[in-house]
Amino acid sequence: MSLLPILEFPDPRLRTKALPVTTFDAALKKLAEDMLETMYEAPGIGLAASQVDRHIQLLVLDVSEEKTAPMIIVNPQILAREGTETCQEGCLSVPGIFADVERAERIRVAAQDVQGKPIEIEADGLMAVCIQHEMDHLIGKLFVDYLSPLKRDMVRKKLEKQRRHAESSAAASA
Ligand code: K1U
Ligand code: ZN
Repeated sequence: MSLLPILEFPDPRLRTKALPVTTFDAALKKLAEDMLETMYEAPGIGLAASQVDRHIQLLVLDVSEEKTAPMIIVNPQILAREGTETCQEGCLSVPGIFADVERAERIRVAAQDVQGKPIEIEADGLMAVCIQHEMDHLIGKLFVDYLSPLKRDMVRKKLEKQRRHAESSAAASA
């Protein structure tokens, strides 16, 4: 298995719309396994293929406490939404930034597993939030898009500053 580099906001590749998966082969299984390893290592509770510069409708998640419930979801479509809830979200593509986002409280999703078998998922709580966040990635949308343009610009500047700091610390210790 391999760790994959994660694209960071404001990288324009994060805005690419993912295409449906049509081939369910060993390469798809390997990508999903590499994404799970990358997500666990980050650490995170979800990861969309768009975040690792693969623009196909594939996402992985594990919202269990013990990290023992990996899920691979292909070609997800929301069939039904119920209620609303506001939850603080983070994103591995927007490191160190957290913000409240309002989403549906419960969702029913039609998708396929990594072998192409149709599946249906009923989700609430953190799993519902995470699936909606990852599905947004597949349409090129980030959680910071729910913020005002002013706040989004502050996030962009904060990340640029963090990156400059990281680069100068790396240069100083080289
Ligand atoms: O899509 C991503 O970048 C992953 C993201 C998923 C997510 C988090 C919170 C709400 C909605 C969606 C993350 O995993 S950010 C990291 C994180 O939330 C976390 C990290 C370690 C332990 C627990 C949570
Ligand atoms: Zn994210």
